[in-house]
Amino acid sequence: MFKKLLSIFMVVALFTSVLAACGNTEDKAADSEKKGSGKARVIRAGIGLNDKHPQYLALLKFKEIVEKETNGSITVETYHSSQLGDDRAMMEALQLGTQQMTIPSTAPIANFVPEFSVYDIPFLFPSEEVADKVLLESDVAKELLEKLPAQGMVGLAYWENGFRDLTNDKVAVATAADFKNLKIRTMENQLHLAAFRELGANPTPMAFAEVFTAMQQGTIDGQENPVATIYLQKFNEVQKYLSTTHHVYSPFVVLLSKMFWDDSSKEEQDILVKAAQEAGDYERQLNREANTKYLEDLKATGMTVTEVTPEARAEMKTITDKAVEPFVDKIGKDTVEKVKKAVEDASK
Ligand code: KDG
Repeated sequence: MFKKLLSIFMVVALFTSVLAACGNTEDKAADSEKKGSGKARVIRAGIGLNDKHPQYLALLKFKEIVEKETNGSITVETYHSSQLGDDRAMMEALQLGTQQMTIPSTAPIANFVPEFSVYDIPFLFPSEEVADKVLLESDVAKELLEKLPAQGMVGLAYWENGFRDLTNDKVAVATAADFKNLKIRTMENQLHLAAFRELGANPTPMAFAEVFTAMQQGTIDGQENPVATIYLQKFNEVQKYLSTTHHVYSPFVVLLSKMFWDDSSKEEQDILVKAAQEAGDYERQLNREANTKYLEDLKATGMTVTEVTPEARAEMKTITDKAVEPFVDKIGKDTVEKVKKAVEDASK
């Protein structure tokens, strides 16, 4: 009798443990279902800069974190050098859901959310430290990101393109007067164009991928970008002169398609934001090291580097301030005032 009871007990215990195991499997499946509908979803991430730039290295860091933290329920495919198109095309693809991520400068974003042009105000940020405090800590910087979902995009984090410097093939630019008649490519942004016109240059908007060839063929005299971009995109091969104008500090924004965001669980959304922020800290560190190192390397390649004096920069600011006034209403007076106050507070 005892043996019979023992065997019944063992069968019941075995059955219970099998049920529990199934239950766990079902929990896992449900969890994965909750996370990302069971099958791995793919983020196709495209940028304009090449695979040597800190922006791409940080995108690889983002990929590593997301794939690890989501246990592969989200995977990231990375495309550099405008393989998926220029900034405008890639942002439109995010709106359509045919691409899931891109990381443009804020300047082209202003064509979708005009308020982002506040970051195009020349000489707005006096240093990287102040830029970090405003972009990473101020309410107004967050408020600007919150305007993106209405355009079908979610801003996960600010990264750094950096202080933009002028290159050209005609003259060593040391003061505002030296800009006269220079054919300068700018990003596709009305405030950038207006600022260079005010300085006496002859600016033309152009997608980033076309810039090298345009300089090589002489259809433009120059362009303006941070040193890391100038070096890593080999602009020094077709440009004689670099001037450390530092005329605009360009943030990047990590943009995610809102369609992908809405299909993600809360847990995945938190992972995506945290990964973008962590990769952003890494990108700023790499970018600053690169901007310092590559300035020396550009000198070593024979580029004539003109260190623009604070006095010359102040004169350039006085001139470009006149270009800003007509844009204040378009950006929003409130946004301009809030950002300027944040810069002032961060500079104390
Ligand atoms: O996709 C590259 C652009 O967003 C930007 O990073 C490069 O600053 C740039 C420019 O001049 O277009």
